[in-house]
Amino acid sequence: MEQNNNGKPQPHYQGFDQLPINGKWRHGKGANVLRDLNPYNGDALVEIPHATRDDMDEAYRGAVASQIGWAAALPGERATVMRRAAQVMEARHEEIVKWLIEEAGSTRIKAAMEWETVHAVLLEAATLPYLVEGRILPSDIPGKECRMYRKPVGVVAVISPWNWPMQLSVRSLAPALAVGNAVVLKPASDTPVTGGLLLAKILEEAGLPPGVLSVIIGAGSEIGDAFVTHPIPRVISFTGSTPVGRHIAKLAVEGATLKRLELELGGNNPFVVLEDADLERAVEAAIFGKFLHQGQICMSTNRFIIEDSVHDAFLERFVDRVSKLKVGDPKAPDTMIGPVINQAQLNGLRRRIEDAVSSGARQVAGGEAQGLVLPPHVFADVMNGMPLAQTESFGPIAPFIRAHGEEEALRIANDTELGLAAAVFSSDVERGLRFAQQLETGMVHVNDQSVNDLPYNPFGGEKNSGIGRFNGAWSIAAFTTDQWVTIQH
Ligand code: TAP
Repeated sequence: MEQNNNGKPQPHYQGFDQLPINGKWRHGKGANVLRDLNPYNGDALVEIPHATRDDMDEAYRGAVASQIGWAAALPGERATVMRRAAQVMEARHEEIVKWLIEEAGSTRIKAAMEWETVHAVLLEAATLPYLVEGRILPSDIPGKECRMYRKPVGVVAVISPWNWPMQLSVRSLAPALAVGNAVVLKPASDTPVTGGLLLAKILEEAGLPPGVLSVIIGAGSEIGDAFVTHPIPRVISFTGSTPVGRHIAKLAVEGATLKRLELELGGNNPFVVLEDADLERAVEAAIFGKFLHQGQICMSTNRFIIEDSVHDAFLERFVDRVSKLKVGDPKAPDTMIGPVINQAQLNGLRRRIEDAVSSGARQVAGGEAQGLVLPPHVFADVMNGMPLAQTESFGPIAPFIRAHGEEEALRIANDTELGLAAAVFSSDVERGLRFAQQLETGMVHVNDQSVNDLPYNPFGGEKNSGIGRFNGAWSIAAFTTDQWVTIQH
């Protein structure tokens, strides 16, 4: 942050009540105003007039107009913008972390991690313009030369959630931009700044040409359908819940123009401890994978499936660690559990807790919420059919399921409609690996937590957790299209 005349730190970026639409920052023309609140103390951070459908239309038209020049820019020019954006992130580190804490309810630990992941995505994006390759293809016809050109799709629509807002927006828009597309972004209404406006400021400062990135703020329930069915975007990149993802998928094929879809949806991620696991190590990973960001991460562990012979020892150690976690003010450096994002989320978690108790689960840790801060809850004797085991909690609730043998652990782990991430612990790496390969999830981590994401590695889910993969080569495929061109000599 910069200093004012009194030597006090003051933010570099201002004007978050305005939206970047077609190259200009201005107010949305909607009648409704979004009040952006700090979930820990309820402070109003900024009031943002909603965008209208006309605003959205202008954003999409501006994207079409500006994309042509942006796609024609040299790979090195697009790479430079991405690299500079990473440098801007470095220069504004403190300000960005502050926004992530205040707007998203991130603990300082999570905010620092999110800054790192956004920075890494931008650096990865700076390499992508050089990795967009075409091909010369075989031909059986004399004199016919076959080529495949890889081109940007044109305009990409990005819709992102509130939980890891900056990262989940940038993970779509940075690669999409890097390979020559324009983007119109709709961040979640709980995180309009970290999910959208702050990124737009950073990319503008890094030299992104006007109009190539527009941001639309408004309620998904009001403008979401029009945003998805608008004739201009060719790809819809959506990260969020499975029900909304399904809804968007229907719209994307039923509207006037067919859209390609990238869907990153919910998870019901198992953490499996086999009888030969290093329990000390497993407990540390379990605590982090369950409670980072209050459990509000798509990859958060949702179910602990523990082999019978080590179940009680693991549970005892886990509960002991839980009792030592710092809960409360997300700004404090060692807080592990801060506020959940809003009252509706807290109400949903309370209902899950009541339901778990009434369906016979044994509560071994818990407590009353203070404001939106819900202390960690641990339930033992959870049966696989209970809602706590079958559906995503997205909060600091840890259900324990006892498994009688490895085979049963595998069956329970796969007994869900979701298939995003998983973790398995065994001291025998080959055994862990065999188990991992039988899991119906897009990502599995042997002897590590379920929360993992690395540039150039495929990120995504199976089953109802989504369609498509992110990062590196997979992001290039997601945001480009292949054109077959033949020349008859
Ligand atoms: P959602 O309620 O699905 O919201 C996600 C985004 O969709 C928000 O921007 C929301 O806007 C928008 N939206 C809502 N209705 C829409 C509609 N009809 N058309 C278009 N957009 C619409 O999810 P959430 O509560 O923010 O996030 C939590 C969920 O996301 C969890 O299930 C979690 O697992 C999942 N998630 C998945 C991943 C990955 S990578 N797989 C990562 C993070 C989160 P408003 O905010 O304005 O309603």
